[in-house]
Amino acid sequence: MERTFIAVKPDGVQRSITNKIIAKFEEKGFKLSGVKLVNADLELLTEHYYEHKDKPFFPDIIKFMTSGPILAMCWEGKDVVKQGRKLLGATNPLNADLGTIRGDYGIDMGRNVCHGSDSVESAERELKIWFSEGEIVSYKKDDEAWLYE
Ligand code: DGI
Repeated sequence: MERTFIAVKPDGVQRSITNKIIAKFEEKGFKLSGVKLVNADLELLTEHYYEHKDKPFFPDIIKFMTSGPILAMCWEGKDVVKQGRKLLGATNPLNADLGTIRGDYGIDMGRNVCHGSDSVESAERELKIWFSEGEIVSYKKDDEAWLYE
């Protein structure tokens, strides 16, 4: 099954809405296979956001993402990367549809509540950055016969 990396950023943790993000993925039918709170450091975040390293807003991302713990998660399921991005909504909450996480809970681009991998390759890369092997758990859930044809 496909896996993706989903994170509730420090704003989402501080605003006590981690449960809302978890609920969206659970209710959709995806399986949680890894979860932990992380105080991310500069090294981890520079690796995670390497494609933005030279952008003017990079220092702001680092300041924000080191301002408090992040809820790091691995979710599994069919097409979970694409479906996960749909659950999150557009990067800028202004453009995110209502009903999505960013559309419902975000206002500013720099406080957009959550992160989700944008491709299967990114997901594999990001999961390796945030989790060590034993932290992602394989198990069977009994609802799978009701979710997949
Ligand atoms: O994958 P996404 O999080 O949807 O978007 P991304 O990888 O393009 O950007 C990563 C994060 O960086 C995004 O969630 C918010 C921030 N960001 C992206 N573009 C800008 C930005 N922040 C500011 N202030 N200005 C930007 O143009």
